[in-house]
Amino acid sequence: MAPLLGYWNLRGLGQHVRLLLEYTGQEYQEKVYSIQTGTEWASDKYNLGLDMPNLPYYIDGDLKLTQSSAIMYHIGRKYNMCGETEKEKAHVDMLVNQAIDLRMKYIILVYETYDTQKEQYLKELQDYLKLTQSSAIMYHIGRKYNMCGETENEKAHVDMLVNQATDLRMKHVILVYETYDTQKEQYLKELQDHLKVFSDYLCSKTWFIGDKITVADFIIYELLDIHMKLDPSCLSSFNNLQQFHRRFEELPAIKKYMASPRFISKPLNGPAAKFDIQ
Ligand SMILES: N[C@@H](CCC(=O)N[C@@H](CS)C(=O)NCC(=O)O)C(=O)O
Repeated sequence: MAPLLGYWNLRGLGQHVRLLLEYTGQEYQEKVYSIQTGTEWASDKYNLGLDMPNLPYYIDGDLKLTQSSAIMYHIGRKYNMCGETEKEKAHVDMLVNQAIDLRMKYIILVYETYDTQKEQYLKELQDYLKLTQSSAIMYHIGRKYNMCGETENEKAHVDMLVNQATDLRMKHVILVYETYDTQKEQYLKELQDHLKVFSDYLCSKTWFIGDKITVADFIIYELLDIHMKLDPSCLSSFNNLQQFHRRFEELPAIKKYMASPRFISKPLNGPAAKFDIQ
């Protein structure tokens, strides 16, 4: 059966997936949800067997993916469109993440600050050319040490986890730099739902993908740790995440690094943040 792409009846994060599918000639079916009613998605959301229920989703046989970048890479790998050499792959990652950053700023502009910030946004847009990107660096190192998943299924799941973690980190950034004074309680309440997704996914596995550690575990460990600093009891309902956190810190190389003077334990954030540890 042809893969199924599900998304709203608008462009949003579904559009680049649609364009890639059309370009590659990959046969696919589309499930278009009405954002005006939202009812059909509400009834499908938790009934499609998605590990991290969201839109867009892409169901390709037994692979059920969300996170638009994970979907792009999955299709891209199939058609050899993620770069050929390691240098090309790293640059594809960097560009994709650069574009995601800019899209996030664009979303904040069009949904929140359009009336007051449009001119400033258009000015900063001109400078948006710094070529770094932490995920690209993680994947580059990860590929070198075979830590990005072995099978296509594992690779796609690593991508999905990394992007799921990036979504939560983005919410965390907005909290600590912007809304901390008024939204902390609400954030901590919603955090439980986000953590449950990771906890259910991890289940009783050692690492998120299975027995072998991948780059996703590093990103998720750090994300959990900064949330434990924000709310020391946030993992109390998630025994497996607590064990994961401990297991990671017990890795001999990590333990050694954390005990060394090279380890930076604080501050967590930049000087403009409204929250940090003493
Ligand atoms: N980082 C995710 C973001 C996904 C997302 O925010 N999806 C929005 C539409 S663009 C949505 O409405 N999701 C459905 C839901 O949250 O139930 C991705 O790249 O796929």
